[in-house]
Amino acid sequence: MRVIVFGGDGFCGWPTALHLSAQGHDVAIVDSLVRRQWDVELGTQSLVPIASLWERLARWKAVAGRDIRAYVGDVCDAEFLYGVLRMEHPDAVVHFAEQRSAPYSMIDRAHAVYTQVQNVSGTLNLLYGIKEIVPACHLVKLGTMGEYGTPNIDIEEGYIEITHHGRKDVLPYPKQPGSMYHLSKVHDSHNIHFCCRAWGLAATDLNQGVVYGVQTPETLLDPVLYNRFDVDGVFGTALNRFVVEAAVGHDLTVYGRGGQTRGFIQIADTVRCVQLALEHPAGAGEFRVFNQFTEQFSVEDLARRVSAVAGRLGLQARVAHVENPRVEREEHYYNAAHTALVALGLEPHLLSEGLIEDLLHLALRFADRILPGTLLPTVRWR
Ligand code: NAD
Ligand code: USQ
Repeated sequence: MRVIVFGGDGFCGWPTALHLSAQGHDVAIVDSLVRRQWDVELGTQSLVPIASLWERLARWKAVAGRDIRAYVGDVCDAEFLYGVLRMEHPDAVVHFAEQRSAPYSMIDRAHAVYTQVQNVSGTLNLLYGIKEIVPACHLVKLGTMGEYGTPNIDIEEGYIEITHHGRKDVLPYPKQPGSMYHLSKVHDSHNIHFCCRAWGLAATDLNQGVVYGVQTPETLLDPVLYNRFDVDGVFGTALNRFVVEAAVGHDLTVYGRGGQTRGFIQIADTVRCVQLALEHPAGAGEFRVFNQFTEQFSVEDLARRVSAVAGRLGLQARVAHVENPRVEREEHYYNAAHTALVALGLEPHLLSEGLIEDLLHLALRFADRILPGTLLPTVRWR
């Protein structure tokens, strides 16, 4: 299958591009490299040093004997995007290319506007490009579990059957996103759903939970292929941050009471989920929604697990409750369905002590790259 991975230089996109290539798909990457620029803006860096996109691709060719083509440009630049679609004529596209940090989107007005304008207009360009150039192309779009928020009822996969005043319908599941970033994903979902209904496009929205872990079998083949590892208070995410904090003797930063519960998934499962969605495409006019996570945890529970494994390695890792910079429920009901990808063949890799230990060793190896002052959260929701 000819696949374009938009955002293929990023944390999820790079290992996905390698995995799809290793599985025999003909892969091209599109990326503006803006994620590397945000590190410059924030004074942060990936804990694991990462090679340039061109070095990565040359090494993949040397190691795996397979070509991945790359185009550097912004999906918000319609002329560039249309040119790539005409050149590549993909059977499917995977769209990761968005500003994905909730804290970044909450820095101030400018960052909120930037996040929503970039994310929504990039996806709109892609939808129009597919309609006009490759109407049979399957769009696999990365959404987020955070679109649903934390309702006091079970969360379904995209849709819910509702009976109202004696009448019944299956409708999109209600959305209560918790940041300007998460809101941008809801806007995307509505736009994609409309284009499937109006134009007959085929799309899969992968509502992914928080991703943890760093490497996959392909990125581990050579240090030049290593994946990025975000640990700072803006782009770092819960479990990965706790591991790094434990490795360097920093208190584990549980925000508030720590009962915030989310769906989590290993990066090695992310790439398999995308493969499954691609190899079992949505039909024309269909807007499919899969909840892409394998287990749910509270942040307190995760911090305690990391602390316990770190303790066995002789590391001091105290679970601290720091003031919550966000506006979110800290104790709540959470039970989200996640059966669609398993039905397609996903065999989940669950969180293990061994994986936490591997991550701790990786963090220890690069601990001297942690920039002072970047671990604590700095962005407040109000
Ligand atoms: P990332 O920032 O590491 O990667 C995104 C990549 O897209 C970067 O390489 C960036 O340069 C590129 N990009 C961003 N905007 C672009 C644009 N307008 N044009 C071209 N390229 C652009 O993020 P990630 O963690 O890999 O996340 C990828 C996707 O998965 C995002 O859409 C995110 O919302 C979703 N997601 C991520 C997680 C997670 O825990 N990381 C969880 C759920 C969903
Ligand atoms: N949290 C802590 N301590 C930390 C970091 C986070 O307690 O040091 C808490 C947050 O308050 C929140 C939860 O952990 O309750 C998750 O936060 P996060 O930073 O790990 O993840 P989030 O901001 O939700 O965003 C990440 C990705 C985003 C993706 C989302 C999936 O950055 O792209 O969409 O996970 S989900 O959470 O399911 O919406």
